[in-house]
Amino acid sequence: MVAPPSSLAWQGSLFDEPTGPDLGFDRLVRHRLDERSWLEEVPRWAGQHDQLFDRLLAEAPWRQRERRMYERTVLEPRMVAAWSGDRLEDLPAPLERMRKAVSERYRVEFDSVLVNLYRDGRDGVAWHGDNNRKTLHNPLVATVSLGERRRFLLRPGTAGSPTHRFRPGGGDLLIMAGACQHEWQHTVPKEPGGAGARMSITLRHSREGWWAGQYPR
Ligand SMILES: O=C(O)CCC(=O)C(=O)O
Repeated sequence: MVAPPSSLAWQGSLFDEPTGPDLGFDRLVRHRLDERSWLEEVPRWAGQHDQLFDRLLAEAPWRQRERRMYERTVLEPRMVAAWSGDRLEDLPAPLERMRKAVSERYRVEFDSVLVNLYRDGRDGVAWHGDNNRKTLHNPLVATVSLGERRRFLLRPGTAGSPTHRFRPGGGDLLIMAGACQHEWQHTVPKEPGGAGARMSITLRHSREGWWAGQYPR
């Protein structure tokens, strides 16, 4: 385990305060990407997101992962903390409530939780589709954003410019759905001009959803 900096700067906003019941779906908006893929957004889904940011920063089991790039080993430009399998028992209570809420709504058990920490604008994640696309048909990926708003971009296929742009933060929930992981890619680009710290709480499932074998509406 590696400790991240004990405090990180990010600029919150009065408008980020939650206005409705915590973890509800009344404000859900669906963004259609194409006939097979879509993204659902619930603005200000998680309340007390700033306290949660501080708590996770202090207490989560942060790791600095490495990856092979050609002949070199490089550090991933972000830190991560993950809970799955037996370790789910140790999931902090606010994350467990999120896991239950999305599992109930989407009728599939979200059984792994990975939090990304983007310390500043030098951290990001490159264009990719999530690995669970290799083992699951149309996996859902839920993401709750805390801290600084950063760009979250989507593009069809594996090349070209983004066609859909979001800037989640303030406890917003995004759910990538349908064929999104198979046929689209997403990224949180680095921001060389500088950016405050951001966390994304990502929730995934490892078993097929009830919609396996068909495209849900
Ligand atoms: O931070 C985000 O919003 C995206 C994270 C992501 O793409 C991933 O964990 O695979």
